[in-house]
Amino acid sequence: MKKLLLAALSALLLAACGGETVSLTVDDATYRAPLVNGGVGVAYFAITSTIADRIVGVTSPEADNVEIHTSSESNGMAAMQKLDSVDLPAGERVIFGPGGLHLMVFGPHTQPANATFPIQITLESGRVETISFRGAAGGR
Ligand SMILES: [Cu+2]
Repeated sequence: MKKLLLAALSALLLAACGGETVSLTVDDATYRAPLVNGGVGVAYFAITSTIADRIVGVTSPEADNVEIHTSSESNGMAAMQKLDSVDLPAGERVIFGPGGLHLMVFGPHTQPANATFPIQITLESGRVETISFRGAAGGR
């Protein structure tokens, strides 16, 4: 399928079959760089697909590895679990944010302050989108 580089944070593209209009909207895309060299970055965003789809891969040209994680708490201890995919129900805004789903960025290359951080997501439908995450000061 066709690759699309996103300049803006939302995209409109035509489905391969039937000329049906399918859109994917991404907002609040924020990247928090690690506080120390060798640390791990984290990326948050919200995504809405007009058709049922699923995120099946994440990668970045600016990092060694990116993983989808979910956070949970048991006995007062926060824990993270790696996920292979995340369902995107049709028309539902799926939020990656503190305390829940998030993208973990391992081995990020040094980024200038306030630079955008690109992460490419691959969807089960074959759509591939590069999201420009807004750089934010390292958080805890
Ligand atoms: Cu994590």
